[in-house]
Amino acid sequence: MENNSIENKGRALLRHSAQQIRRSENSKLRRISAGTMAMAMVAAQIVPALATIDNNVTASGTGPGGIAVSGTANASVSVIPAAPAVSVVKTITFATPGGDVNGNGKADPGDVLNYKFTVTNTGNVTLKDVTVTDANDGVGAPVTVVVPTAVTTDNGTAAAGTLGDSTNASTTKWDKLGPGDVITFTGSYTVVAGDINGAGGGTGTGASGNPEPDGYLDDKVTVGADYINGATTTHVTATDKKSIQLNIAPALLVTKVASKTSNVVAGDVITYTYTVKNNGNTPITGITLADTHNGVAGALTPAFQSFNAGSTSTNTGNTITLLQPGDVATYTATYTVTQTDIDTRQ
Ligand SMILES: [Ca+2]
Ligand SMILES: [Ca+2]
Ligand SMILES: [Ca+2]
Repeated sequence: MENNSIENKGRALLRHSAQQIRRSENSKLRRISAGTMAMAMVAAQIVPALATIDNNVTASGTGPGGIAVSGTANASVSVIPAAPAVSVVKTITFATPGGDVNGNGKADPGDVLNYKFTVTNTGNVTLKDVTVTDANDGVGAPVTVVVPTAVTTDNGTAAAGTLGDSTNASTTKWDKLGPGDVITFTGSYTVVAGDINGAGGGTGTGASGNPEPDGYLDDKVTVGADYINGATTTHVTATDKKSIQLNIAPALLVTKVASKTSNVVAGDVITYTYTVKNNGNTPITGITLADTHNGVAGALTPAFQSFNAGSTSTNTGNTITLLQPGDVATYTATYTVTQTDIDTRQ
């Protein structure tokens, strides 16, 4: 009996504890649920507030016996959704005067190219920290982008923007650009011999994304800017590519002089002297000389002798492995006149 009584008391105690736990959990759930609903209500109030202009009006007065009376009303106006956007247009011109040194309309060493990067805020919100970077596939000094000191077009129409909303105090970026407003960054590049010699690029793809070398000095500009709304920053970018043709003009000028030009007889030895000049504006590689004549077939083999003084050109045997622009290579060959030549060349 005593044991049963203890068991019954134990069971009753367990039931009581379980009920207390359930009550406690239900209470917690009710509190959590209420808190979640409160948060949802706050969120529901905040979200539209980010995209609206809210006006609250209150009318207040005094009724009979000094009773204060008032009424309120709200008018909520939604604003257009933010659409940050930017564009850039690049132009390349020869510097004036004298940027196109030889006036051929193509890029030669020493020519100076002027770049213009016209940046427009094409969105409907003010942009911050407008930066322009430029990359070309030239091997000369990189383009330095110059930040403008004044806005190019500050439109002031009610629909498109406000006068004076584009401002800047930096030399590395443009601080603030209003919707519809335009600013113009600039830069320049001086063409070097390496651009011609490399035919406007190395291997793979250059700044333009074109296969290289392609005979063009390709250039790509990138503009970046931020739209900042509270703690949220949206970065927008745009690019433009332009190219200018390089003046790549390889040319060889060959001369040949015979030591004796008339009344030769059998046994005379004629010495031929050849010159090969790089008459173009690019290095030329792998030059070989072949001379044919109507005397004894294969009897003439031009042999390399020398380059001009100061040359940096190179050869391997009778092959010119590299002939620099303006350089001259000299060859000679000898031919002994035969009786057959006299008999048949009348
Ligand atoms: Ca030129
Ligand atoms: Ca403006
Ligand atoms: Ca190129």
